[in-house]
Amino acid sequence: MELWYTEKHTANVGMICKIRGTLLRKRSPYQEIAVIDTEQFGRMLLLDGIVQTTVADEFVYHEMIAHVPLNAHPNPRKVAVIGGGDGGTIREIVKHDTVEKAVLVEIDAEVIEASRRYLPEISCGLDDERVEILIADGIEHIRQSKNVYDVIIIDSTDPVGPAVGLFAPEFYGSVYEALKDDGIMVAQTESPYYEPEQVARVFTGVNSHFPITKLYLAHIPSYSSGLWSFTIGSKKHDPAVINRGKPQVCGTKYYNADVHTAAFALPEFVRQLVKP
Ligand code: AG3
Repeated sequence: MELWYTEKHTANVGMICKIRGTLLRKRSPYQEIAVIDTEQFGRMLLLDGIVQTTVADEFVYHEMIAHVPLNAHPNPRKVAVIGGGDGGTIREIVKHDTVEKAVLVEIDAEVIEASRRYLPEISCGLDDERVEILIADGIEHIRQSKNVYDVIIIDSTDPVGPAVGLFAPEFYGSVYEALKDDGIMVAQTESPYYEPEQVARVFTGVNSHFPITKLYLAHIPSYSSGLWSFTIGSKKHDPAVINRGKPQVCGTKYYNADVHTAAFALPEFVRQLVKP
């Protein structure tokens, strides 16, 4: 008997993956958490039935959400991740020697537990001594932080349920205040192909607070449409330019200096979405 997992990307299209089995399926106070083992992507973390990360292609997302802002900043020392309980973003952040402290603010402790247990290759960075884990509401944490962080990374789920507030323009105002005066923020902002209005709305929201706002793209096979966007807001440094004065991280599988620059080149239909 064959077992298949289906994720609907719209009402009319989706992705199906043949599975070897289900390792975890439970409800937390916030969402349904599942880890399934797929033939194509290996272990996959699902939250409310949506793919968050897979062992096979997680490197694209985690390298691109972390190294682009961290390499655009000349000296990132204190970094916050909002969401990101699987630990993949933290694993990439702690590869930067300049980083003295990385604070993970995850609302759902059970996501961290699931990742530690079933996705050790993704969660391994959580044990780095520079990492502080707060089980808390990221919106509150950011609201209470003023002039604290060099880089803030918003590694959220889709803009439904617990993550809605992380896509609101007011939140980006709090992020601006939480950053130091040359700080940089980045947020995962969905597929420009299936969610064009969402991409445009977030861009406008970030742009209403940050003097420099840019969008960049990466190809993530397990996410809807494969074409994924990240919105970056910067107070001072051009995020598309790598700061070559700082030591570069080696051993990446997707990110490199050429990809950093190229990721900001937008196909015309995407460029139209974020036109001033
Ligand atoms: N956070 C982004 C998940 C978005 C996935 N959306 C989707 N497949 N429709 C991922 C967490 C990884 N650290």
